[in-house]
Amino acid sequence: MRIVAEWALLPEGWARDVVLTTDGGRFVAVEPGADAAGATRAPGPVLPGLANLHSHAFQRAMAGLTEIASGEDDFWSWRERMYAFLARLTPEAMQAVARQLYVEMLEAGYTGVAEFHYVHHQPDGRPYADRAETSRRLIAAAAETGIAITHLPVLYAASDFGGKAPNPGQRRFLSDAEGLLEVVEALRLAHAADPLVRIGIAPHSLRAVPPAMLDDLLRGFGAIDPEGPVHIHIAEQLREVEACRAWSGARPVEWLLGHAAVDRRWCLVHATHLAAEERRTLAASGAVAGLCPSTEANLGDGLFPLVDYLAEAGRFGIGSDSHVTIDAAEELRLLEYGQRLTRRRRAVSVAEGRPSIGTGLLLAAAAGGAQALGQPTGRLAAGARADLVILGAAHPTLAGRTGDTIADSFVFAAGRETPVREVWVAGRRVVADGRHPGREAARAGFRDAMAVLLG
Ligand code: NGQ
Ligand code: ZN
Repeated sequence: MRIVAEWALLPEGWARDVVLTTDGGRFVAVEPGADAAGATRAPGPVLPGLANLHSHAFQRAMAGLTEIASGEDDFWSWRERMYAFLARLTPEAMQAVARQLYVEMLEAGYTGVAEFHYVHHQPDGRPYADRAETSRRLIAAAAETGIAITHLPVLYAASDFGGKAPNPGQRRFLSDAEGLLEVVEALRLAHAADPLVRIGIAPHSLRAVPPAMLDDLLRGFGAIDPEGPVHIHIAEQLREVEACRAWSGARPVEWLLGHAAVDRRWCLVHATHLAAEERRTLAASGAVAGLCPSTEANLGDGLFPLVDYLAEAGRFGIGSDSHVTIDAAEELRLLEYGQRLTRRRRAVSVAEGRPSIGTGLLLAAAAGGAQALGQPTGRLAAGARADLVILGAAHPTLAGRTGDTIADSFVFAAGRETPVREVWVAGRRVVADGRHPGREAARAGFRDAMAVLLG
């Protein structure tokens, strides 16, 4: 395939008249000003594919169902409702919900997803005959829609610091390191030949995984895949920070950085509450901060110190987590707006030294997301997978826009109707004219699943 774009967002910034040539699902050349003979003209500006680095797919089915006040609502009361929602969740429903979710992600310009998956067992806690049953459902949903997936089976063993016994709402999640690694091995074997599937691991949180078990998991996974992705929820709520200090004397990120070799394989999800020293050490570690602005706002988590972290060259990517929003532009806008509202200034989240907030955040999130997924994507460059997003030049928000103002208009001003027109994964077009061809079937399956889930 050969595409020529009037504007394309390359790793070094916007370039004109770019010819993108792919072969076998990869870019073999990305050349500004090259001879465009025989190339297909893109209908608008081209962006690198974005990764959605944090997803709990089933939570798409409960978006909007937890907004009724009961007096003392917080993250923890939301979590109780989420646990209750799991009672009727079958493997079939998980797949139907994920299929709808992944179609929505693709139509929004996400070309890959990291699925942080912890609902392993039956509602009463007994394992399915195939212990990887629910994982397979989510990977199947990704294959049906064409999105790339990094699947992260989650280790969950305790209800709080100090190895506190799990509570009944957590019984579908529980395993030990050995059992989880067996699932990892089975999935790796099943998908070894599929370049759109990668298997990583996720210790759920320091609350849910005691230190010795964390060591076992990391050692075991290091032997299987020394470069494999490791994701963990951390420091999302102040109560967790306080409980960690009471348990260990250290804050969660401080504890993790002191006890595990946190490097570029790692994604620290949320990492909302950071002391200055933790922030600097995290930035220097090469790990990715997994920021989920719409969910963090929805759950009342707090604000990640993005401006200072970016000044320290910290890496980040974005995730839609509980899926109250499935829109990369909105996630990036929320990131910057949170910082503006607290600082009472404008244009503050300067990423990669780029004065255009839209360009800087898009490039940084694409690169950080690809790193967190452990997949060769996130940049329009020779050698990278041919994952790309084409915006519609005819969208009113993009009229007359060039270079940086394309990115800024997309992130800050696109509004209700997305300008995303085409989405390509591994050189294959999966969204055309703003639509995924499986949209109607996915919606019908989702409605049927909702009828079961809501009884
Ligand atoms: C989750 N979600 O695993 O779905 C978590 C809540 C917890 C977010 N943190 C459960 N947004 O952290 O214990
Ligand atoms: Zn999460």
